[in-house]
Amino acid sequence: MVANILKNLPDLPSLSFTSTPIKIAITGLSRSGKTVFITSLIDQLLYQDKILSVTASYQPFKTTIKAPLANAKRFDYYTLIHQLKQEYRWTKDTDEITHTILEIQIKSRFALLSNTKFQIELIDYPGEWLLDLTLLEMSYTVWSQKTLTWLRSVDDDKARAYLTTLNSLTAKTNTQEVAIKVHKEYKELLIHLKKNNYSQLTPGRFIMPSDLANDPILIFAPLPLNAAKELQKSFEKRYNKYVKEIVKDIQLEHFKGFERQVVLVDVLEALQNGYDCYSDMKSGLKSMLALYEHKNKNFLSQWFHPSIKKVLFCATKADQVAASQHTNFSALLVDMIEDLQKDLDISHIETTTQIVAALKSTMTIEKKYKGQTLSFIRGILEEDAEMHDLYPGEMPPRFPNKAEFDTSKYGYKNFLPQKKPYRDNESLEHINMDRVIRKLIGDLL
Ligand SMILES: Nc1nc2c(ncn2[C@@H]2O[C@H](COP(=O)(O)OP(=O)(O)OP(=O)(O)O)[C@@H](O)[C@H]2O)c(=O)[nH]1
Ligand SMILES: [Mg+2]
Repeated sequence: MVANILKNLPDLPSLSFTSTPIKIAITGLSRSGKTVFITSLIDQLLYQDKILSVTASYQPFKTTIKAPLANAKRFDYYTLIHQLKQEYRWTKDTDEITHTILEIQIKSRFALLSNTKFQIELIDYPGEWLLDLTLLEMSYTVWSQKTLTWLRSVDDDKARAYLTTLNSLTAKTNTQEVAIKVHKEYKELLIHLKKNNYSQLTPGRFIMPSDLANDPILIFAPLPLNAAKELQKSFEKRYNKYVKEIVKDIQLEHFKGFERQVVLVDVLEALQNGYDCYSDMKSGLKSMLALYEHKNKNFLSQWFHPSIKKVLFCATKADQVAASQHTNFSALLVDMIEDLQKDLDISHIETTTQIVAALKSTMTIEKKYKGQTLSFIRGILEEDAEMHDLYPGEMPPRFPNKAEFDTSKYGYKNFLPQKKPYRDNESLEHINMDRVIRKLIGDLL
């Protein structure tokens, strides 16, 4: 009898209770939407349980927020969700690493079986610091060479000015004053390039120093091989210290043992800021993903390899385009990821893609324009805090090549969260967060 009942049971989650949370890293370049995404993910899991269990045929489950592990700083869900749901404003740039643990209890439909539960741990991280992980594999000389080669290819006056400063350094230059001047100029250049939507900016702490503001460990910058020897030596010493003490001992420690990863990509930004930004964003993502390459047999990949099983690529801010464009939007994400996969040897990792809006801030409306019916989006624009109807244009299904890249065709705007009065226990308005849950932890539910 019992055997029969067990035979007819639906697939049960492979996990019963485990005290070790499954680590999920939410990564992505700066401003790609990580903090809003995590806040929404927690909110959906807390309040969408009934809807998800009906629409996705999960067994009913209940989510509880737990304290993070010892020494980890707590992801401040309650403050962040209050900002989004009650104050209708976005969260600020992240300047520290925070964790949250969610316990998900699956209620058994059968009295004979006890409930099962598992825990997931989500990690939020300042986007700027992510690329620092690539420094672990580079000596100061290699980093300097790579950075300067890249800067020479960037069409920007400040980048050219920095290269001129380096050329003016004489072999004897080595005063603390010069070191500070060169460091400051490089730091300001990174901040300037970030404002101009470039992604490959290292070291991350130059842009987002957090507790290291004014710390002498940061006084370095890339130098050409023929620069003053003493200056080189002192910069190299600080670079090595930074890589060991900040990147390896602090930043990398948080990523140890994660099993699943979400990579958030701001595809719309890549499309509207032109070919250079698009290829720069791809290089930034490539550096992040190179850690998993099969052929990459360094200590870093050994650190990640045994544990990483799934990577979910999400194109964020899907509400910035009309719903009618979502098919092309998804195709664009796939286009970008396939391009990355071609260059990277990461076929051993299960990868999936999804377009998503962690917080849906617009609605799509149909409007007549010169006799045609077009899909507009309606929302409160960030730039003037007024409601507008905008026509964001047609999205291409593939990224144009360099010659065809015409940024004037695309003008995606930032919107503020809608002034929606949320009921108690009502989760954030979103697009496809339920699909994200299915792809990320559906096998456990
Ligand atoms: N329309 C829309 N905008 C979003 C959404 N998610 C994020 N944004 C926008 O993107 C900005 C950055 O989002 P964050 O979540 O702070 O990005 P982040 O990746 O955590 O950024 P850093 O902490 O600086 O690395 C927000 O201030 C919003 O303007 C979304 O779902 N819809
Ligand atoms: Mg953030």
